[in-house]
Parts: sequence; C-alpha cells; structure tokens
Amino acid sequence: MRRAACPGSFDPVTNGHLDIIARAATLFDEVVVAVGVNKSKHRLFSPEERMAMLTEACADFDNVRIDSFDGLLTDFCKQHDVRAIVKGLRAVSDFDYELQMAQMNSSLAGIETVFVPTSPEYSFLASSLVKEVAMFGGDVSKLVPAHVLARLNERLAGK
Ligand code: COD
Repeated sequence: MRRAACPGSFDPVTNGHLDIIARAATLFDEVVVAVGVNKSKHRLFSPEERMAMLTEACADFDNVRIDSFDGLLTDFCKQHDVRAIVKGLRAVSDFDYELQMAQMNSSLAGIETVFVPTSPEYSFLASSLVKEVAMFGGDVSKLVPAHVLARLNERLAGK
C-alpha cells in the first residue's frame, strides 16, 4: 500500500489545503492528514477542533484519514508506514523553506517529499490570512468550507 502524509497546522483547514489533499488522494492508496500539535505555538483552534473540521471536510474521500502528531514528522511517518510527504507549493517564497524541510526529512528518515503546485485560485490562500481577514469582518466564505466558516465566526465572536 502506498501511503502518504499531508502534514500541516490546519488552523483552520482552507480550500487550498483541501485541494492538495484531494489531489494527493488520487496519487496514493491512502492519505493520512497529519495535524501538527506543537504545544509551544498559539493556535486559534485546539488539535481536536482542527481534526474535527478536517474530518467533516474530508468525509467524501474514501482513502483519507485524519490523525495528529506531536514531535518530528519523520517519527510519525515511520510509526504509520508513510512513504511520502505531500506538500502544496504556492509561490517561490514557499519553496525555500519547503525544500529545506524536505531535505531534512529525507536525511533524517529517507522519506521523500512530493510537491504539488497550488491551483491558481488558491495561490494566495493561507490559514493565517483567512483568520486575519475574518477577524476584521472580511468575507472568507469562498476560501473555507461552510462548516469551517461557522466555527471561525463563532470563535471570533468569543464563543
Ligand atoms: N495551496 C496549496 N497548498 C497549501 C495552501 C494553498 N493555498 N495552503 C497551505 N498549503 C499546504 C502547504 O504545503 C503547507 O505546507 C501545508 O498545506 C500545511 O499548511 P499549514 O499552514 O496548515 O501548516 P504549516 O506550514 O504550519 O505546517 C508545518 C508542519 C506542521 C508540517 C511542520 O512544521 C512540521 O513538519 N512540523 C513537525 C516538526 C518537525 O518534524 N520539524 C522538522 C521539519 S524538517
């Protein structure tokens, strides 16, 4: 079985993430969406909330499952027999950092990274921008699934 991981913070999941996950699901037998926990970083949503949003957003994919990890991504990959890491590339600015991580992960555990170019309509899309725009009352309804938009609005309203 060819199993790949799509790792990220997913705080929250956007349509850009989902585009990459959907395309990875056509390339591999199974895709594990791996939510990085990293307790030292402040997040708007808890790991459980991020996983719940991903579970709902990926419900239609038969070969996609959601998991989380704390620590090194390569350790997660070894534990789950993951052969490749799939990452989306938005722009040259992503490339420098992603290449560095891909080479580190390869040197740590021999795990390959497959880069999938972002679809043009999502090339500007990042969770951080979605949160910022939503916080100032901007319309992000085309950038995240409807259930994520509802949770985002609730959280930003302090609920
Ligand atoms: N279009 C295409 N792809 C996108 C888009 C978009 N609009 N938005 C995001 N993506 C893709 C990118 O590939 C991105 O890498 C991925 O989705 C996740 O994005 P985020 O923002 O949710 O997550 P990040 O970048 O904060 O996640 C970083 C990781 C958690 C993957 C990374 O820090 C990690 O691997 N941490 C574990 C610790 C570790 O192993 N460190 C050593 C690394 S060498």
